[in-house]
Amino acid sequence: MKAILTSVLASSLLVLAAPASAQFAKTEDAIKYRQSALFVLGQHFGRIGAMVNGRVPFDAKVAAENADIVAAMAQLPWAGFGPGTDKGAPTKAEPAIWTEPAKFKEASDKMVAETAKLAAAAKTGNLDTLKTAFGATAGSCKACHDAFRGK
Ligand code: ASC
Repeated sequence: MKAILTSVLASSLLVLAAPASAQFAKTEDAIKYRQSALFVLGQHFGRIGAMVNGRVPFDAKVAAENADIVAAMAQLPWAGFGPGTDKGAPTKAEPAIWTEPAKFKEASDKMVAETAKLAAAAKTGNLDTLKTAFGATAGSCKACHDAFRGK
């Protein structure tokens, strides 16, 4: 009984840990997964952007909540860029992602690091601190898009 429980527990933990080393049934799923994570990230980043750019009033709590989601989402897309996922569904991903993996990893690591700083900046409740971190994060999005995303 104990062995069964242990094995059930172990498999549930594997399922819970899945996003970190996501395995996909189909290439199309990997592409959809990375696009979805980046889409959700963009929606929440945009909500912070609206405050930073003065389009909506600054609300520190809302900014912090959105920044935490951005930082969490930032972890996810990379598992969806595995070998052979350069095609199989409509994608703007450039071949350089797979031919220059070290550069792609550097660019994605940079974005992940900037989003962590963004989340920390948002928690200070200071709009100027948030603005600086937002700019740095947006720069890391753009650098990766310029190098690795097609039209
Ligand atoms: C955004 C968004 C991006 C980045 C990028 C930054 O708000 O959707 O992809 O910022 O445009 O330059």
